[in-house]
Amino acid sequence: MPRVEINFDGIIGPSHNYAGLSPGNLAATRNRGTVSQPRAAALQGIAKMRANLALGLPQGILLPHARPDHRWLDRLATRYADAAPHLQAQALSASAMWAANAATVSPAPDTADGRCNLTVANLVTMPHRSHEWPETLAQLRLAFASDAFRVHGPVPAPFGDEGAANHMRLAPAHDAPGVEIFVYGVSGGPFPARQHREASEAVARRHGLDPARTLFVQQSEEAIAAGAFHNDVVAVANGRVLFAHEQAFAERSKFYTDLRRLMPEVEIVEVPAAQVSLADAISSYLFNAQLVTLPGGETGLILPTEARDTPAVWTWLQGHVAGNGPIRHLEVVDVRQSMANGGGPACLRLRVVADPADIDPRFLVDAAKLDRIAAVIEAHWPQSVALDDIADPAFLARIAAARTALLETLETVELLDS
Ligand code: SUG
Repeated sequence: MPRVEINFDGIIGPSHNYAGLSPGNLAATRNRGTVSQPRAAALQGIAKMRANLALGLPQGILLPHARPDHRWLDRLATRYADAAPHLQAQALSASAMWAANAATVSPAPDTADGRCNLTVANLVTMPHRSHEWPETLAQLRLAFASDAFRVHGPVPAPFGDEGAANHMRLAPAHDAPGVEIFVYGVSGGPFPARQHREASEAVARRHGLDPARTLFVQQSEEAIAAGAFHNDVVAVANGRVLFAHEQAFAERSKFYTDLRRLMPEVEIVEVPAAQVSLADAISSYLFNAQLVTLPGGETGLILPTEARDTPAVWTWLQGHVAGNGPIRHLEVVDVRQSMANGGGPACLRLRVVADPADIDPRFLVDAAKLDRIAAVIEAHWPQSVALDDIADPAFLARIAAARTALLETLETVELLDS
């Protein structure tokens, strides 16, 4: 079978909660301390995957991590019961659900070794995410064990790497050589720039990318300061289409000139600030959409409901579709539970271009497997979690049992101790 793009969605874990752990992520900060609904959250994620399958798109999964992360706490010389509340919340976070931050992926046509190269993201900037990578790496090594892939460990600290959320690829077809674009931050006003240029350059070198077809582009300071803590909050690319907000990049004219030189057929769809403000773009997650090539060849955009509910955004989208723009189909999905932590449809997925036959089938799903996963979620995921619950031993036992039930159902029990 030819190589195709597969979206691997992170299944939303049973410890999903709102602890306000990410400064610069306005939704997560605003919702700190509100009661979360892990079961509804995970079922929303499953419904999004069902919608993708119904569009004819192949779908994969990544699995929730063991939480709390006792190994991380061991390295901090404490135990969960004794740890300070902020360390408890950091150890418990279900943040691995945002698979766009799992790794950076360079498809085989772009790499020197002719394999699909993946580098697990170190996520060092946020403490609660800095301990994700060992388990993510274990999953990537299992899912992508064949010779068609090369899976790399993390870039060393202190260079922050947040994976595919700060990486875009444009190519005439998924299986053709492309142009890879790494977006880094230098400063973000009051907020941290999470993706460092040094890390992006290291990933590009490891993946053996052709320097002549690789761009390093600075994210604008105003975008980070307005709440775009990752580039994928203000820009997304697929095929020949770059879809971005006018204020996404520090030097947009230079970037667009470079891109047009490398790929004359590129279609740049820029949304002007005069029509959609940065604030509306960020609160609606217009750009944190999945820009996909549908089986018939048309470009589709899988958007969160918040985009439909934001008048300026919906007006712009309707105008684009009614006109002659490259985006022809809009699909709206409800991922509100994840959105309340700053994670939209595109955050929840990692794109990999591969022949499905080269992937461990346990990480690929069809509708019947999604039904089995949904049944486990219905039976085991807590209905709600308040911040007070996170010290409760009964809650901890419940989320551990929930994850075990899922791994047993998916026959991935070797990950239980990863
Ligand atoms: O890293 N939120 C995540 C959201 C990640 C979104 N991913 C992409 N844009 N690709 C983050 O800020 C909040 C967790 C909390 O506060 O409980 C959180 O980690």
